[in-house]
Amino acid sequence: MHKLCCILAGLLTPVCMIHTDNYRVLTSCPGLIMKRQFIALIIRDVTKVDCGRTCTEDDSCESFHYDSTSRSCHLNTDFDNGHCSKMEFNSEMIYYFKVKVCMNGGILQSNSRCRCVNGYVGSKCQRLMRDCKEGFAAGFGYGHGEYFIKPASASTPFKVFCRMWFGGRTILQWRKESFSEPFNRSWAEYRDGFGRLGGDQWLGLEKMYHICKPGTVMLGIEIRFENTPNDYKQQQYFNFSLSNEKDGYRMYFSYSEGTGRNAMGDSLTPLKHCAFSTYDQDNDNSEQNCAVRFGSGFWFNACADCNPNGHLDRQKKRRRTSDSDYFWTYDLGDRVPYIASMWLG
Ligand SMILES: [Ca+2]
Repeated sequence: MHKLCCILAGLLTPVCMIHTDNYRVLTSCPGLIMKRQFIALIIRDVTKVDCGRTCTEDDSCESFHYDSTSRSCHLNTDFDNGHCSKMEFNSEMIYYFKVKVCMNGGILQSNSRCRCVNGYVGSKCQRLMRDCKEGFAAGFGYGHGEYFIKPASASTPFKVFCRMWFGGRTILQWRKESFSEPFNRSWAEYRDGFGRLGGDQWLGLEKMYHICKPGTVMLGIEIRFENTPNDYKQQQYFNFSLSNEKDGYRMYFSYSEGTGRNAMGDSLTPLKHCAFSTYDQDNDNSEQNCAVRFGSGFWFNACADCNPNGHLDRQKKRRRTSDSDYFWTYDLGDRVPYIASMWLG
């Protein structure tokens, strides 16, 4: 039996035996209960054990009061852990607050909330974040780095590189170490991902498919001509999603938007609804093999006005010389970038 159950021996022991949550009496605020505005539900004629069990089973219940004379139970939406500031006098009822058990290495803070670590989220750190955006929103101060995530539809967690700024970004593609990673790859490699997390990489279409499944994900693309902070171009594609592998990971999105005066231009709209192609799997709408012609894997129609997975060679004069170079016709013309990336946010 958990040691906290001993503190409440005879009162809530059966709850402790059934659930992982426990309750404590707040000795620093004697004779006080939560103010009226925090009471969500009043249940009459129940036992203390049933009152505690009901609070345990309801994730929004933070504490409860019990009056053993009238057998009434108040379930509260908030709790007070010792300041007594949210409380008022009541001589009939006794106040109990939930002692949360933080899971997966989470740390119970003095405000009785869990501070999660290692990419876990939720009131008890009970699950992994679904993408980097959710980890950023959880507000634990997660920094840039590798994290395990688990999108709702994915059967197992997988590792991604998160850029924890601007709302949290799950890196899909990174081209920053010249020559280090060839991007003319097979279907299996584009499906499963290649490269090194945090370096030149392609996350993989299957992982992307799961991350994008909610339909509310934004695909961002950015290039730099020089490695300086303000010299960048950026474009965003909203409500981005993919169909499954059997359907060729067709690309869908609702609309495109550039980032103010740094707008990159839209070269993807002509490829909307197109399937992904690689040199060994021709799903394009051309008589030729676009992936072979472009020397990359991408969503091709007949073929495309861009080639973000094309050859990126910084030693050249940075002007496009062939279809297999990195290019983005609208609106970079034939300028070849220095660094490029794509992410899901
Ligand atoms: Ca073809």
